[in-house]
Amino acid sequence: MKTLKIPALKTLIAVALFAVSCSIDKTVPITQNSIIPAPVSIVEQEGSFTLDGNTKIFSGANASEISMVTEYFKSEMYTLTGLQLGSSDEVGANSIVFELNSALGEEAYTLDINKEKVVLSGGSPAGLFFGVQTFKQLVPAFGDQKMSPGNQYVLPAGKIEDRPEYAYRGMMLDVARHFFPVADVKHLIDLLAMYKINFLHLHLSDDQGWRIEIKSWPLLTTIGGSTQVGGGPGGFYTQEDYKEIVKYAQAKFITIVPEIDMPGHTNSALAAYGVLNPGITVPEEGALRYDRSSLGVDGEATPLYTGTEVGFSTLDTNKPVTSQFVDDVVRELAEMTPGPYIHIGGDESHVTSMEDYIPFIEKAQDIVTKYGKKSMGWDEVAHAKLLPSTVAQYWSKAENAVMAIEQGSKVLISPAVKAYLDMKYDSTTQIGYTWAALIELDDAYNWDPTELDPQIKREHILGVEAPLWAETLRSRSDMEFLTFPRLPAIAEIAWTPKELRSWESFSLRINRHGKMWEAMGLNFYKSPKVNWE
Ligand code: TNX
Repeated sequence: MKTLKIPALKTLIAVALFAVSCSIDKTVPITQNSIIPAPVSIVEQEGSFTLDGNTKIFSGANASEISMVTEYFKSEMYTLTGLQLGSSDEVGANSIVFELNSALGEEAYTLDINKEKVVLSGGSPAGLFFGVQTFKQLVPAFGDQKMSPGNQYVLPAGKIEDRPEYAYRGMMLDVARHFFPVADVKHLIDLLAMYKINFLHLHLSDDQGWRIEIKSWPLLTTIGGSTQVGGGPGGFYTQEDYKEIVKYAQAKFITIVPEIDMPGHTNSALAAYGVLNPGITVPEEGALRYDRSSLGVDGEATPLYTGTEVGFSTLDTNKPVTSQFVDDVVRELAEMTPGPYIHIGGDESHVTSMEDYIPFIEKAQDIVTKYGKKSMGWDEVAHAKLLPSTVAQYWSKAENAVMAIEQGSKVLISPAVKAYLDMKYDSTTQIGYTWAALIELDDAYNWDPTELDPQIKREHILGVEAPLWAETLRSRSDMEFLTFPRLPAIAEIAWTPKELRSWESFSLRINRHGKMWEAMGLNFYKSPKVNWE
């Protein structure tokens, strides 16, 4: 055995002492926290609050209305700290008070931490839920599970006042190109909740797969859902599965936005029901795209498609049976979707003529209205006459977004060059695409929805959404890798007012989240733009 030299021993002692002093007091002032998205206002106060086994939850008059949040809080605290917090029917020393305050905006909250107690006030249960996310990130165990062996967690005193800049803070997951089982979607929902994301848009159909059971058109899933990009079994959600996702998301204050992409991106439906097909063959990979001279046979089912071309399929927009199809699909979707939106797609319908495209979109929009929902569509839908309640999702062309605004619609901001999570981080990234841009973490962070086009102003913008297309994703781990750490960057753009955001601060704060993700076993991209400890 080697003997330690004196200098080495000294270093060892120094390191040990440092480690001890860290575990005694690692409380950083609340103003130097790592909260993402950054809150609107933080004021430091004297002292600290100690969370321990005796801390009690008090929820007074609103107890039953907010029990969903207090129960969630308890279970999150247990996972994070091992503490099993009880409830109390009076406020004592060492209490965490949950209360509703109607003077606050619906999604707003305040968090007041002082020596005796913590008071979390929310404008609604959703506001309280977002406050819980902030609280969690202030607990020293966040990102540092082994830090407090005595099960005492010292939180810095201070007052946070917070509310979102945008009402819609979203992510989209493409489950059509590669199917993701219910468990993966739930896992994603857990992660989104941490960053105060409140909408999850599911891209449920595309050329390669139809992923949602429609009882009146059963072959959509049995045939249309039977494969995916690269072949393989594909898959689909039964209506029960879908309702389970919706319910799971609701418990985390996330609204599901289901998308059926139409009239293009529909090969999986055409493969199931030839009657919907005006007659267009699937092109060879790399063949000349959008060539109507290669039309297949009217009314005949197309072969299933497992490639990655886009823009070659369309529903036959002129047949009454197609209207019936859209009506049935939207009706069944609306029945199991409590949220306000049904997304009708409308992108890249390159083989649908404009004469066919425009009335089709208008019709689909009317059907969505008939079933009590509002439409969303990719920015191309602005060529049609939009209802003011329809939301246009800006992904490609600012001029389309402006056309929608001129019709009185709101826009959802998802520019491919900034917000697409399926773009590679740099040229060495193993999965993802490059067609829009390479998007490093700082690129994903350093932009603002109001600075994309002079005609797209704050009042026109409903919110921000980060889409994750899945042509190149084969697993949950791939999904995680492209989503983290860029999703938190987009979440901060959507939540935190522009003047309070800075890359310098974000790049420091994200480090602690990286530690948390490591502890959770998440596969995230260690961007060289961040000094990960
Ligand atoms: C464009 S974005 C598409 C998708 C692809 C994506 C790949 C949009 C509305 N359409 O069909 O999956 O690019 O990045």
